[in-house]
Amino acid sequence: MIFRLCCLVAALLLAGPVQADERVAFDQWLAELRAKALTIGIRPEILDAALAYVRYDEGVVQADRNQPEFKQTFDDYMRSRVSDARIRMGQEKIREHWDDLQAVGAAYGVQPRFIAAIWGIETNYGRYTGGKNVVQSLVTLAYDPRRSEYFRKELLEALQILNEGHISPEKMKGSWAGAMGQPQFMPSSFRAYAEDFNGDGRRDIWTTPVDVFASIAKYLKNYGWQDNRTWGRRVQLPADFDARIAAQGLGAPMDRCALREHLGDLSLDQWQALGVRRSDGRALPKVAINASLVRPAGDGGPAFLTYGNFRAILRYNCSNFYALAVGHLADALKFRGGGGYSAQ
Ligand SMILES: [Ca+2]
Repeated sequence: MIFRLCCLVAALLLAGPVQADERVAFDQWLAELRAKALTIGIRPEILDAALAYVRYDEGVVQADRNQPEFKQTFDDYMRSRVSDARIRMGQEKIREHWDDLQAVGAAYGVQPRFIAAIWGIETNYGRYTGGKNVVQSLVTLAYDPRRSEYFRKELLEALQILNEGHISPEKMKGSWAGAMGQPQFMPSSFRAYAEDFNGDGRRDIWTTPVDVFASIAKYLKNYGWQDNRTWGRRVQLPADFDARIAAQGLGAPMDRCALREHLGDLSLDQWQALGVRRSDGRALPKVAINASLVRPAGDGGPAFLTYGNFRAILRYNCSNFYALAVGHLADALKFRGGGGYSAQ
């Protein structure tokens, strides 16, 4: 008992000064950040409003540290992301917003079903945008040493967005990592791609659907979207496919994130010659485009030929699972009555 009391007293003595030092260090850091923000033209009243009540948010750091190692299987991922409920809701949302989606689609050259699919996968059509104060999350991640340089840049971009008056600090909500609003843009993506399509002077990706649609479309278009093409398709491979691929010496098309898991960058004619067919066994389309092959569940699992638009989706989130979910949801939204993802 005496030992435990001693420990308790020692812990109390230690905790006080350490926490106080931490607070001083954080306050100094914040003061320095504020000085930097002033030098790039952010108005003092914006900084007063945005930074007055920010604190170091331990929950954000925990979330950053504890990103799941466990990876869902491809089938589980697709079933959860491209569920019947999400398809039904997407069809309703497309009906509800058809005029806006069509106007944006025509202006940017992106089919409305792909805009809706990204909207649906990112935030369930704007329903789950994350309730975190973006400035507080970014302040925390910029102060935390793990990726401080990246998040400090994003924080300064976020302050610029506030300075331009697109949103007020208390309404600037997003994920714990600072991804904002219905399309989940990081502040740097907002600055580059967010659009004010309804012309009210604010690029509002939080509450104005047509601005959300235009922002997603501009992002995809910037990365080479072509609206006379789709994302790719599921294919059948011949039994001796891997031997044929080895003989060709085909490797990954690019050394960039998810493309490292793709094979080849060949024309559809060349894939046809390698024995690849549509999933129903018919010949591949006679279209002069290149495609790379991805098998997200590994050898023996489902195979997909993916086109240039797939790479634009990967720019949004560099994960083959993600891009395949967007592609399948877009297909389901096009072919009304099409069900959710099926492993068959
Ligand atoms: Ca607007």
